[in-house]
Formats: sequence, C-alpha cells, structure tokens
Amino acid sequence: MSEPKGDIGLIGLAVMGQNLVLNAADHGYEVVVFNRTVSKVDHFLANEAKGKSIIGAHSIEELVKNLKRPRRIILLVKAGQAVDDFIALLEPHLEKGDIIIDGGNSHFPDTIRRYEDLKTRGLLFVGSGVSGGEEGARHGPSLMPGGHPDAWPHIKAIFQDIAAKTDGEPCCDWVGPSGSGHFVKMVHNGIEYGDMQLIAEAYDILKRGLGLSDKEMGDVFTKWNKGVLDSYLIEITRDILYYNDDDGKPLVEKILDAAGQKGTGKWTVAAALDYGVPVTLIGEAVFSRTLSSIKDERVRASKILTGPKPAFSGDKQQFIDDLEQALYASKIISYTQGFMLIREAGKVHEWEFNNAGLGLMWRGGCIIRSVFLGDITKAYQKNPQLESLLFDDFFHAAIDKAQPSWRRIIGLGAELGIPTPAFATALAWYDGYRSDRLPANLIQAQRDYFGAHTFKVLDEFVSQKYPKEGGIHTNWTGRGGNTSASTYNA
Ligand code: 2AM
Repeated sequence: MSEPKGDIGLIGLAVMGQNLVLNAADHGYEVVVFNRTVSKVDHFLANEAKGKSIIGAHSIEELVKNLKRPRRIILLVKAGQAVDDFIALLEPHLEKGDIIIDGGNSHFPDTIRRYEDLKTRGLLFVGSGVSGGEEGARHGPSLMPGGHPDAWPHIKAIFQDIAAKTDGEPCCDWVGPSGSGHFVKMVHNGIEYGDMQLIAEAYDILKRGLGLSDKEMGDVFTKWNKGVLDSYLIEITRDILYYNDDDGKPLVEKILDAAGQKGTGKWTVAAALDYGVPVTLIGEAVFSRTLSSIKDERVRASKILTGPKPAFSGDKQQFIDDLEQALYASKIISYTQGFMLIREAGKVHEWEFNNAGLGLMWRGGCIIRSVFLGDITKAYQKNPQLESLLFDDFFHAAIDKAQPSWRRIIGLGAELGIPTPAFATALAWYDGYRSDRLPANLIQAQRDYFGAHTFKVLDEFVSQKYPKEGGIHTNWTGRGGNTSASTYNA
C-alpha cells in the first residue's frame, strides 16, 4: 500500500463531527472519517462532504491504515460507554505514540481514568472540550485540549487552525495534563448555566417588574449588547425576544417554562462540593432549573401561596440601567467563583492552569464568549498569580461602581416578589467574601455543644487555657471553669 495520506481521523458523524471534519478539510487537512452506522460515511461523502478531499473508512482497520504516524484520531461520539467501546476497538490497531482525542462531553473523572489506562500502554490520550455548538464546529469552535503532553506538538497546528480566532489569536491552547481539558470544559458549561440564569432573571424583572413587551425587552438587550455585557448570550436573547411566530406574537412567550439540563452544570456544582469551593451562583442556576421543572406543583402553589403583586412605579430607565449593572456585577462574581474552582482543582490534581489562556480560549468560539472574557484575560496576563479576579483593579472598580445598583435591584426583586436567586446569591457571596469575620464562630460553638466537635480560638485569645494546637471543648451546660483543652479530634 502507498503511504497513508490522512492527517487526522474522526469517528462519529453526527452534525458536530461532520462540521468539524468540513472545518478541518477547509483548512487543508486530509481527514479520514468513520461512523458506527457505516452507511452514514458514504452518505456524508456523497452529500455534505461532496467535492472535498475527505477519505471515507468502512472499518476501524481501514481508518487506521489511512492515517500518517503518529496517528491522530478524534472521537466525537456520545459520552459514556461509546467512548470506551471505540477505544477498545482502536487499541489493537494502534502503535506506541499514537493519539486518541475524545472531543465529546465526557465527565472529567472518566477522562482521567482513560488517560491513565492508555498511558500504561504507550498511547497518548487527550480529552478536549469543544464548545460553540454546530456553528462553532463548522466555522471555528473554542477548543480546550488536555491530556498527555507529548500529544500536543502533534495536534497543535490542526487544533489552532480550526479553532475560532479573536484578534488573530486562536481560541485554543494546551490546558494541561490528564482530565484538565474536560474539567475546564465542564466549568465553562457551569458558567454558561450561570450566565443564562442571570439573563433569565433580568428578563423576568423587565417583564413582570416593569411590564415591558418583548419588543421593548429586545431593545434593552440591543443596547446592553453594546456595553459591558456585550456577549453571544445577550445577542441571542435579543434575537429571541424579537422573534415573532406566524401569528405575530413572540414565540418565547409560548414556550413551556420548564428548563432541561444534560448534567454538566450539576457536575460543576458536585465538583465544587467535592473540593469545598463556594460556587454558589452555578448552584443556584442548577437549582433554578429544577424549580422550573416542577411546573405542575408550581401552578398549584401559585393558587395557594401569596406574595406582593409586581408593580413598579419609579424611574424605568434608572431601573433598566441598575439592572445592567446588577447583571454585570453578578457575572463578575460567577466568573470569580468559577476561577476559584479551577484554582482548587489545580491544587488537588497538580494541574497548572494558565488562566489568561483559559480566558482567551473562552473569548471566542464558545457559548460564553464575550468582551468581558477579554478583560479577564488581561487581568491574568497582568498577574498570572492573581488570587481572585476581584483583586484585579479593573474588576474591583467595576464591582464598586455597580454595587449600589446591584443592591437596589435585589431589594426591589424582594419587594416586588420576583425571584432573583442568582443575583442575590452573588451579592450574598460578595458580602461574605469581603467579611473578615463571619458568624461561623457560633456554628463552631453549636457543633461543640451538641457533638463535642471542638473549636479553636482567635489568635488573640490563644493562651494556656486555649492552646493553638488541638481542639478545645467546653461543657456548655456547666458553669465557668469547665473548659478543657484537649488534643483529641485535632
Ligand atoms: P451512530 O450514527 O451509529 O448512531 C453521536 O450520537 C455519535 O455517537 C454518532 O456518530 C453515533 O453513531 C455515535 N454513537 C452513539 N452511541 C454510540 C455507541 N453506543 N457506540 C458507538 N457509537 C455511538
């Protein structure tokens, strides 16, 4: 057989896979394609891929045979068992140094497991986040590859060529080892949940609080899209609000108010709980979807439970401007929390994240793309060791400016009876984060009271009676003098 011509193989010809193949072909790469339902290969070649230089394979063996070494194979199949199945099918045909890339929405612990497993056999495994939906895959997605570092030099050119570009920079860089690529993709999706929830709350306030029509709300979003909130999600919300059905009525108002979810938001919150990071906004976003989904119960509750009737009588424009600032401030908190989660996961797994690089990866191509991410990139470029986004001068000033508006909106939401869970948790988190003293001393006392869980004292009270090391237990029901210093449970 003559020398193989294929630069890269791709398995999984659903729309995402097809579009990624067409994108790579447009950039001059020779792609070899395969699909479980093999008839889709010929269908694709005869239709979408017609006239393009794409090689169809009708078996795994044929796919592998057509690839240059080291072989590079992207899997774009359903997350879960299908990925393991294809890895098992591929393995006997591959050689040391060959590269398998999982571009699906795999849960990062699965990626860690596959990476470790394949490493022992000399195969280089990469888990890559791919974001931007079908359009992104076709014209430039955001790509977040992480895995075996030896793979990167072999896939860098193609990944960066097919990725979205912002100011000439590709929205793709090496994330780190093991499951780090899929981890950051998961956080990206969690942040996306948060952004969507914030926008939904703003819509609710504009609609129920101010009584604006969909067209008027579309106008508000048009304006917001030219300011600090300039982003893909604000842009599509504008389009949705302007979209009328055949009867001339806004389609969005006909849609059942029960949000679905595929699980990446939940994974993000579960990871936050595992690592002990207060990622409250994404948590509220996930719970808000679950509250929305118990529609029938809410309808029953709406007939029984009372609250204020939303009716706003102040300065509407001031209110809209306040809302923009409240959304912006809450968004800053959400990203601050997201990067905190990334920081902690980095410590646990020894993944050295380049946060400026992540900002750049998310700046274009993906669903959360925004001008705002450019500012995040700048903050981390200025100080790669930045502990918290809020410590950056730009974001610190932005929060200071937004704060009065933010507080007014949450106060008004409570007064009018319109729920603002994401706005409110962001502010509560902010007020907690900036408190050098929280009421957790009381919680510690309660824990010691009922469970002898012990406590420590503030530095200024450390003494022989209250030593620094070990836990202190008090007999809370006794009188003075019953405090015993002990080292158990230290
Ligand atoms: P199919 O066309 O044969 O259904 C997205 O669903 C992609 O994942 C498709 O290419 C689909 O192949 C593939 N896929 C879904 N479940 C799969 C499984 N259990 N094994 C292999 N491929 C699967």
